[in-house]
Amino acid sequence: MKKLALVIAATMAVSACDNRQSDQGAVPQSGSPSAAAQVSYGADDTSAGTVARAATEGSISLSPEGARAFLDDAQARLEKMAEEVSHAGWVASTYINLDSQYTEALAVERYTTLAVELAQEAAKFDNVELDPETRRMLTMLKQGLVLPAPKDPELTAELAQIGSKMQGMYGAGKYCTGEGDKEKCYTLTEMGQVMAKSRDPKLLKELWVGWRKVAPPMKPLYERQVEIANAGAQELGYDNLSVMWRSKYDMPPDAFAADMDAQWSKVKPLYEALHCHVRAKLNEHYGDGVAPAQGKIPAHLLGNMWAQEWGNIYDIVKDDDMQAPYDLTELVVKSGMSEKDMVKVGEKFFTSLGFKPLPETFWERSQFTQPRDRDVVCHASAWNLDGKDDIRIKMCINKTGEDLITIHHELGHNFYQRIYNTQPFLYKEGANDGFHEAVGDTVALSITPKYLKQIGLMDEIPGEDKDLGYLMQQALDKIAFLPFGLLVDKWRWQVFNGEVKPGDYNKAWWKLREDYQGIQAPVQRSEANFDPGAKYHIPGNTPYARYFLARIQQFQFHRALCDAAGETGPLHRCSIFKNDAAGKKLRNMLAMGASKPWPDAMEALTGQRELDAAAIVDYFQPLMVYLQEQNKDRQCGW
Ligand code: X8Z
Ligand code: ZN
Repeated sequence: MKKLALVIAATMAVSACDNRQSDQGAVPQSGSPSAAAQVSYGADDTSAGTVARAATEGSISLSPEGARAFLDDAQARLEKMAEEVSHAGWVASTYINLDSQYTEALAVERYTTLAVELAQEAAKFDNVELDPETRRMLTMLKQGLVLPAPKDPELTAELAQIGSKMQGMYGAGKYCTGEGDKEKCYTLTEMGQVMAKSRDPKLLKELWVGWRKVAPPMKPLYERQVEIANAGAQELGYDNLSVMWRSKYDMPPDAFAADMDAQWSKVKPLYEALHCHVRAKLNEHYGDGVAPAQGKIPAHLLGNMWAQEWGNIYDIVKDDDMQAPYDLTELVVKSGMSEKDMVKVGEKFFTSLGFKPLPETFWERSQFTQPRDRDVVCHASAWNLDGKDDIRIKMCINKTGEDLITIHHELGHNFYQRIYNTQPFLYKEGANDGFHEAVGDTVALSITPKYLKQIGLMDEIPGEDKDLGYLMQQALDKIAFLPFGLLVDKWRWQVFNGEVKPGDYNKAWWKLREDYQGIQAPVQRSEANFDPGAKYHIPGNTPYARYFLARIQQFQFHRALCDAAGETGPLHRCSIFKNDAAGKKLRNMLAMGASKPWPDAMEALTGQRELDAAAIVDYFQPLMVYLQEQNKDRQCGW
């Protein structure tokens, strides 16, 4: 999520990784915009430059000056309301209860009302000749909302309430087993830890099925959310919400979908090779009865609740002679550092690149660990609540290598938010949402053995003979993720455009999971299940294509920054820690926010104007050679 708090980010997402919609606060009791802020456009706007009805003293006209005045006013109003939504959203995420949800929904309702109204006003400038900058801002204003509502106050309120309710259901969700005194409940965080470590297929299956019980009650809410938001998108001139979501990438929406597919086709051979090898290793470990040697891999065996990243089963996948160069979890635990210390490690990386240290308020206001006394949304997110320096992360940190990486991911959002905080409101965003997701991951690619030695977590840098192990570990997270990153929004796009009806939600989900990932549910599924709802970003309404983009982009960024740092060795050994030249390049690009089309930002950092999967493919080339050799007598595919 992104923005003030992610909500604002997407023009109106408040936080990164959490698309709670902003609200609007500056609305007087009557519910109409304050006089000073009011803009209206008369019906007599037939001639160029026609002056609309005066809003207070000044009048706003359908002219270039009128557009700029309108934008100034719109941004001021949105920014103020976004701040209110952010605070309400923070409370709703860190104290899940009826009242926090009520307050948040009200804030979101107000923000959505304002944003929709302004988007419709912005459309009135469609036929006015404008400079590119003004046009860009108006377009962004029209595309800002992640979930637009139609201009009906009841529907706007209903949409906001559904959003808060589903987030709360997910955040408070638990799997309980046993009865009466014997009942024991597990949080998602606890289940995630077991899924990562346990090799007991029966237990893994139980948790896999158990967690998914959280979702069926969400299904009617989700259906209704889609219905209302689609109507909202249509009122804004889009065919449906799918088109609106895909319109935010400085290119036509269908071209964006086609580019995603094109990138996927470039990395697919790598995924297929990894899948083939992992399937064989799982078969060796569990045997035919649990993990068949052919076909799709049972989804509960991959070390992750959603089978989206597989790094936790490295011990099963590695060869005997392929020792990991290190176990990051072990290093974290051995060092004795606290959860907050882990965040300090992340901060230190960014400050070594010339970023300002995090403000004191970050340390006071962030949520680092899971509170014992209440339900919270544990899914990690990064927030900027005031559009300035009130940045925070919200996590339930465990002392694991995985969470150390996630901390870097979240801090990437925060440092991005902070460095573009002098941009106008509409530009306080990533160049596109993939950029926002890629920053922290890019930095985390520099968590190499050389770096870990520099910060005293490791004594010796392992020899090159350990590189394959390191690459395998990385691939189990980075490459395994790609089809999942692609399919989540493929599913949503089909749902939004009506290709997939509610009666087929789960079937369509599993078709994509099977086709793209080559995995299958460990037990029979039906439409009584709503498995997409068991993944945070569906009830949380966070677009997901961004993570696919980010996986591709972060390797482009890493390659460019390593070049800038003058590193000449293999990319997987490069770390930009403490490198001024790389830091400057990164900071300059991030400071642009969304002020320019994303290819400009990409060019500023990498010299390229397109997404280029060659960087990730090159990074893993030595592993690909190894996988091909391992797979040579195997029948791959599913
Ligand atoms: O949601 C996230 C971040 C917050 S933006 C923790 N990620 C995706 C996920 O967990 O599904 C990062 C990787 C993909
Ligand atoms: Zn993120």
